[in-house]
Amino acid sequence: MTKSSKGPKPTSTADRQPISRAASSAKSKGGKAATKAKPSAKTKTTSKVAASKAKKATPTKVKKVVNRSSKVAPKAAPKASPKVAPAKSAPVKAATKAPVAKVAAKADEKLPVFLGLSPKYSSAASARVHVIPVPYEHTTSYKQGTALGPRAILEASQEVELFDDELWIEPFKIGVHTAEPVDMARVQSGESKPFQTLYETVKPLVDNDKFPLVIGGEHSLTLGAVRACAERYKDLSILQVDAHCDLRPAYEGDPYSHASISYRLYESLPNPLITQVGIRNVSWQEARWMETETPKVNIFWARMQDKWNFNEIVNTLSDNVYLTIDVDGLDSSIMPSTGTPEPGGMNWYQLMELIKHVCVRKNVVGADIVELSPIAGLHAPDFLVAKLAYKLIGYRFALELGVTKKYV
Ligand SMILES: [Mn+2]
Repeated sequence: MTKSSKGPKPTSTADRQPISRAASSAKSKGGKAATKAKPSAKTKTTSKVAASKAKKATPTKVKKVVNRSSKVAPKAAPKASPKVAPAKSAPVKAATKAPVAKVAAKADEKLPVFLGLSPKYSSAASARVHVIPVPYEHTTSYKQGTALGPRAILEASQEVELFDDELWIEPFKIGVHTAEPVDMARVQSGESKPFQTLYETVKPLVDNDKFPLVIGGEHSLTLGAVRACAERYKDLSILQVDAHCDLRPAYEGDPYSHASISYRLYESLPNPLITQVGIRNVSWQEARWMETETPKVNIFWARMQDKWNFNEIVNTLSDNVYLTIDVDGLDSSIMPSTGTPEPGGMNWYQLMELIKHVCVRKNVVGADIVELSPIAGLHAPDFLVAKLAYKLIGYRFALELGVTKKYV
């Protein structure tokens, strides 16, 4: 995304909504985080679409000011810049504000469209991929903030380069729709239809060969999406990237805790089969359960990562796979923005290889990326997840977009 994103971007720009475009150019120059950079300059410049955009990214905008007139005093427009050429106008320090605070302030504002795609590529009817924001957070046990994950991911996605330098295609052309966020009350113990709202959102997509990509939110929400996928695919297996086994029957008395998600998933599958990658945290109760029950759970320990064979990992799965990525599976050096970070995790390219292999050799029917908990002032992890989501889409639809298997 560095310079390349702003510079050339011939067709790309046209495929993105004007707003995001402005935003990206502004940022690129300022080098700031996505959201902040858009303040005054652009807002004014934009015209009709202004309404929508204004909401998404510009808390300081004139409009916003109206809402929270008190606090967000009209910060002076960086500069009385031109019209639709915000690209040049350096967004000054506007971008320097604390991301988190900003995110929180915008909690009631409409979320940006993933990648800032234009309607041509993001309409619900034609898009193969549906990105589903789920700001669910009710059982986080350590650092909180994962409810802010979806917004941070969508905002950072405005900066992701649309051309994939590995696949040599523009994956977004498969069509990527950004759904309305799914808000759910805390799932209570004994619930017969846990995460039902998410289930009802995912169900019709899976039944119509759309690809649901859920962005969380805490890990427990995976159950809602998997329930829907497992109804159509009876052999459904789970590929889980995570630092934690999450195989506790319950955690702190809560069966729907993020720390029990894998146990719940295992329970819910017609033919239980889970393969976990990146694990480096397991309790003795979980270890004992695995030793005594010998469940169909394959663990690829993080400490053995230098010896992993990705074909071997993928071979443990059934034909139809649901991919769940807890970002703490990545090493905490590149992914510090998560509730329960663990050292010794996966690096970026290992994760790319894993996703690539499973997407080429299996039918990945749905996926989620969870547990991003944005840190104020640190936008790299947010961008990592946004790019991860786009790479996942690229790998998943590479063959349909004309890429040959030889790239693997
Ligand atoms: Mn985890």
